[in-house]
Amino acid sequence: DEGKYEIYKAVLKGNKKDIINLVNKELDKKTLPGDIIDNILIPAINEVGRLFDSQKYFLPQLIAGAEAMKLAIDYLEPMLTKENGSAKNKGTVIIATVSGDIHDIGKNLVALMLKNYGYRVIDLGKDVPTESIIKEAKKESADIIALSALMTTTMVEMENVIKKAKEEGLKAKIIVGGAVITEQYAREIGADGYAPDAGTAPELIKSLLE
Ligand code: B1M
Repeated sequence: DEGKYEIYKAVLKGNKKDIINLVNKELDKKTLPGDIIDNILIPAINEVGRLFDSQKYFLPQLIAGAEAMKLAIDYLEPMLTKENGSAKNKGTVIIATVSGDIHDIGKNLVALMLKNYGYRVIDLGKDVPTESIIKEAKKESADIIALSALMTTTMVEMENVIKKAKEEGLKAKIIVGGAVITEQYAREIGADGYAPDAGTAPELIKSLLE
């Protein structure tokens, strides 16, 4: 489909100028905002990552692709909230990208999804020091701490958060996710759960809070 491919290409080319226009055209065709994210924007940024990985793309192209994607997601975000309506508070979630890691597109999607499902979400942002995560979780009596990491060099920080939380006797369940994380890694570091994507995070939390 030509319109969808145009959006895909806009992320690949880091075309910030046209992407909102193209997204609007797709919305006019009644494509759901969530489907634009899941079926076009995420596959596109994954392709950017693949090109970067194989050194066909370099940092400027990686940044431009991410910026174009972010523009589109920020634009679609208010529409996503409407799709699911508002629900009552089901629990408090502290979410953060761990220390040393500035990737936040995936974490933001998870936060958005959880808000839509009626969780009270406190988003601490990216590159968040372990101490801040623990401090906020205590202060807000968090039920869940959700951690994101996108790099093999930063995922180890998740283990530190889990250790610290245990030391401090926090009651919060800790869940992890991000491109480099696997179910097995989550188990190894003693996390309470792992979600492969934003779509499955609400279910995971629901099962942990039951
Ligand atoms: Co960078 N980056 N990046 N990057 N980047 C990766 C992660 C990389 C895999 C690219 C590659 O080489 N193929 C690679 C890491 C290699 C590794 O460690 N294995 C990498 C690198 C090396 C770097 C730099 C070091 C590059 C440099 O400077 N030389 C640098 C790091 C800086 C730092 O953090 N200190 C860097 C910088 C950047 C940008 C700033 C340009 C940009 C980020 C912009 C931003 O986030 N605001 C960027 C991007 C865009 C990527 C790729 C291409 C795409 C990431 C993304 O947003 N994906 C990425 C390649 C890739 O992952 N394929 C790459 C889309 C997003 C929706 O998916 O985040 O996986 P994701 O989230 C999913 C799930 O994982 C899950 O749900 C989400 C939605 O379904 N999920 C969770 C995520 N968090 C969750 C938390 C949960 C549950 C589920 O809670 C429990």
